[in-house]
Amino acid sequence: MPTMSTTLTIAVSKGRIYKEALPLLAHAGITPLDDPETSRKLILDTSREDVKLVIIRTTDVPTYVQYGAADVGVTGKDVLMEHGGEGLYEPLDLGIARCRMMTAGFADVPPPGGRLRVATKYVNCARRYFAEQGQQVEVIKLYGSMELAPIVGLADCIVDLVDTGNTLKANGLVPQKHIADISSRLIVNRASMKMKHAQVRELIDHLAEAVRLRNA
Ligand code: PRT
Ligand code: MG
Repeated sequence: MPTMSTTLTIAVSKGRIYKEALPLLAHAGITPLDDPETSRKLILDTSREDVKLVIIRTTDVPTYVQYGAADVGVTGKDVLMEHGGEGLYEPLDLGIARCRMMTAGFADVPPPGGRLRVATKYVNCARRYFAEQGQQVEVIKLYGSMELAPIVGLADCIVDLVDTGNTLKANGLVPQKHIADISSRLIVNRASMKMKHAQVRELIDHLAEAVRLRNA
C-alpha cells in the first residue's frame, strides 16, 4: 500500500475487455464495487480506496490517458495502432481480448482494374498497411458493420478484426491478409508514470504477475 493516498484512475471500456481484465485487476487487489454492465455510474469505486475505474468507450481510452484524465488504461492494440499512441507508455501486454486485424473480401473475386476500395473503421491502419504493400487504395471510413460493404458494392474489401471467423463466414466473406495480432495493453500517462511512480509500478508488477500466472 502506498503511504500517500493519491487516487489512481484506470480507464477501461465495458464488454469483452472489461470481463477479461477483471481477474487480472483482482490479482492487484482491485475489485469494482459496481457492475458497469448494470450500473449507470461512469466512475466506479473499487475495493481499494486509492483506485477508481472510469468506464468509457474503448476508442476513447488512449485520449483519456494521453491527457491525464486517467492515469492508466486498458485498451486493444487495434485502438492504439489507430490512435498512434503519442504521449503514452505501453508497458504491458495483458494478452486478453485476442484477435487478428485482417483484410477480408469475397473468395475468387479478381481485384478491380482501378484503385482498390477498402471499407474500415481503422482508416489509419488500412492506409499504412496498403502503403507498405505499395498498393494504391481508396479508404472509406465506416463506424460498424464493415462486412456489409463488399456485399452492397460499397468496397472491394474490408479491414476488420477477426476472432473465430464466424462473422465473415456468415456474410459470405473470407479472411485474406493478416495485418496484426491484437491483444489488450496496459497504457500509462507519461506524467503519472513519474508523479505516481510507486502506485503505477505496483499496478504494473501485480498485473504482470497475474499475466505470468495465467500463462503458466
Ligand atoms: O461494441 P462497441 O461498439 O461498444 O465497441 P467495440 O466494438 O469497440 O467494443 P468491444 O468490446 O466489442 O471490443 C473492444 C475490443 O475487443 C477491440 O478493440 C479489440 O481490441 C477486442 N476484440 C477482440 C474484438 C474482437 N476480439 C472481435 N472479434 N473486437 C471486436 N470483434 C468483432 C469484430 O469487429 C467482428 O465484428 O467481432 C467480430 C468478429 O468476431 P468473429 O469471432 O466472428 O471472427
Ligand atoms: Mg463491439
